[in-house]
Amino acid sequence: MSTTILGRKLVLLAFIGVILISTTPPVISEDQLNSGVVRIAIGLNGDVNQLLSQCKVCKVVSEIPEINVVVVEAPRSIISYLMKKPFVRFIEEDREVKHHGEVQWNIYMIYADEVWSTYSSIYGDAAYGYYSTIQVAVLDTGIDYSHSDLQGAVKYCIMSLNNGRSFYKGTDLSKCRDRNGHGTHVAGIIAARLNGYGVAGVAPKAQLYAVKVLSDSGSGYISDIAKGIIEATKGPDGVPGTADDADVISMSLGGSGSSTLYDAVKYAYSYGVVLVAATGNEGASSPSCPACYPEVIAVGAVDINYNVPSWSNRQPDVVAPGVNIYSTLPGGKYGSMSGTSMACPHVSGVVALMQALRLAAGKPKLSPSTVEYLITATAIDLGASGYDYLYGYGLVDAYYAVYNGLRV
Ligand SMILES: [Ca+2]
Ligand SMILES: [Ca+2]
Ligand SMILES: [Ca+2]
Repeated sequence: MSTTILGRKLVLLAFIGVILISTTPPVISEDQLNSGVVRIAIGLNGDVNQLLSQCKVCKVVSEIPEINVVVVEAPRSIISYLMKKPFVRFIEEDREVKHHGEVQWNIYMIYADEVWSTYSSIYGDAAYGYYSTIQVAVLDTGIDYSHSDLQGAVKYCIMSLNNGRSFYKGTDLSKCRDRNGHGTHVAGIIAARLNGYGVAGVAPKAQLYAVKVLSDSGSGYISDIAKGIIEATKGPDGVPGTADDADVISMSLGGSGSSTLYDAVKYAYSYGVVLVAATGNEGASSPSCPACYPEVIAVGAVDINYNVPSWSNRQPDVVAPGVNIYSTLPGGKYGSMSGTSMACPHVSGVVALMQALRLAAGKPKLSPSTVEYLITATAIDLGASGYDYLYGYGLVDAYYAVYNGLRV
């Protein structure tokens, strides 16, 4: 049975409904979770009074009458409401661009930069996803660890290909070289360095484990992916449940369900590893696997205008930017790619920020169920009110996930 990079070829999908994990909700009130105010630019069909009559909480910051655009400040929850109004042509973020060109729209859209600016003065590098014992395992086609925008990010290599016939683990990173491009692009979305050029990832100081379970052509065996999950859980010391274990496993891959794959997922979960996966690009009514499993955070895609593309599989847990995402490519290059494969690493990066900041604040790591609860409860609600088929719980919000993660 082969599993492919999402979007490369159509894979057989298991139609397993998403079962929500029952969690013990931390004590956070709805008011706290939804207290964020956003600054948005709204393109109008009608005049501004029509907007203000239907949005009493909208505070006008500026107007550009020539192009019928108004900038307002309003609670985050208003985006979903306004998107459905006929007098609204478009809604987009109006953000201060500090690192011109390097920090792309997708990073601003999930407020990762707000985590950096809010917490770096208190917790230093943890605000950028670095803590000595926090690592993100990227299960993919490998990573171009020599890319200057991923300098020092990759700490360890696990390679399992051809049903384990080709297996390596250790610090010879060349064994995990990416000759495809997919894995390097995903790695850049998580951890490209904030160094003044190229791009910046969600957690631009995070440490990565390259776990090469997909061949250069982008496909891999279920058994290799299972092995990759287990070895990433154990980490370099070969023992699960120790400080060098991967804390997040990011899987921009999918296929049909498998008992082997699910057992590996449950193994990682039992050791406190947070699992994140792409829902798939078949336009299917439910996520492919491993995103199909309740222990895994299933991530679908949205574009820059908060719309879900037709190909993003339905019933995600949350959505993240996944259309025309600019990131690192092998050979020091950069380029844009689309897919739920690009959405998934945004959430993986957010989890790295949450856990690194927990430890920096002297608190224990959050359990996988609490992480999933916080990511879903703090997501920006889009589409139909509350959980819905297209957006799941909504757009991941790095700032509010971290903020509430430090309070539980
Ligand atoms: Ca950079
Ligand atoms: Ca270990
Ligand atoms: Ca919704």
